[in-house]
Amino acid sequence: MPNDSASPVLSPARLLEVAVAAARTAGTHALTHLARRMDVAQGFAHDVKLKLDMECQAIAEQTILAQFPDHTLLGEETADNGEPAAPSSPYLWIIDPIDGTVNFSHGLPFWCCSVAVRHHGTTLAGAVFAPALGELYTAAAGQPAECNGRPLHVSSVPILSQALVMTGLDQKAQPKMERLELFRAIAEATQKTRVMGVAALDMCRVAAGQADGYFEAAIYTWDIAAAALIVENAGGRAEALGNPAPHRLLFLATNGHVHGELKSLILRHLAAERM
Ligand code: LIP
Repeated sequence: MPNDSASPVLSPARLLEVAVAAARTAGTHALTHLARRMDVAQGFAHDVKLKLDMECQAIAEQTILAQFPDHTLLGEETADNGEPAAPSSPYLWIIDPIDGTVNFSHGLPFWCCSVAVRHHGTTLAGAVFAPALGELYTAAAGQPAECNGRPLHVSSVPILSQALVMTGLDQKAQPKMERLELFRAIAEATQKTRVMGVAALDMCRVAAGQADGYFEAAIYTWDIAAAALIVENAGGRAEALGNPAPHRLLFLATNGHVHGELKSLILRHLAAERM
């Protein structure tokens, strides 16, 4: 068990300050080095790991550890995808240095750096910085969600047939066909369904009232950790519907109004798949 009896509980505002600094320094590094966006560390059929992914993660980690040297870190580039290790500190920082890596590598502006911090499993602060869009989304426990300092509110769209839902089609999720069937079911039930390729920003769009829901069947913890708090503090709902593999989640975030309808559609579909 982590021993925090001696350390005081840090304020969410202080933690947010450091989350913002980490997301900003890492994101700014990626933007500054955009010319190296195609320097590949490891290539896959439908995904890529960039050298800049590693560099940005190291920068975010250094920013956090400079303030809190004994806190635990979980980052996309260093997680082993095995069972999550028991944290050595009650504070766990969760980092996605470049979410939307494939977008970034093609020169699309839809990518971001996401940093969240949890204390004994409760998210206290989160920052999502999209440098190429000039957008910084933030939330801390007990404080409103904001974009560039302006308060965010989810939409009032009441029913799924009027909703715009963001989703992702991760090619690594198996079996692929079932993902496409679920995509078809969501697309038929909504006004529009969009695949932007950057989960953290998809969820920030829900927080901003520009989208009404977000769902993905196998998303990583680091993609959603900060944005889930941002959605909740903007008045929406964020919920893990399952945990199919270590660090992977079936994840739903909505404006709250369409939550039940979208959740039942997804669960119905998944139940039918298993029959
Ligand atoms: C990606 C996401 C994308 C999702 C993929 C992937 P990465 O993150 O944000 O929207 O569909 O599953 O996880 O790999 O670019 O950080």
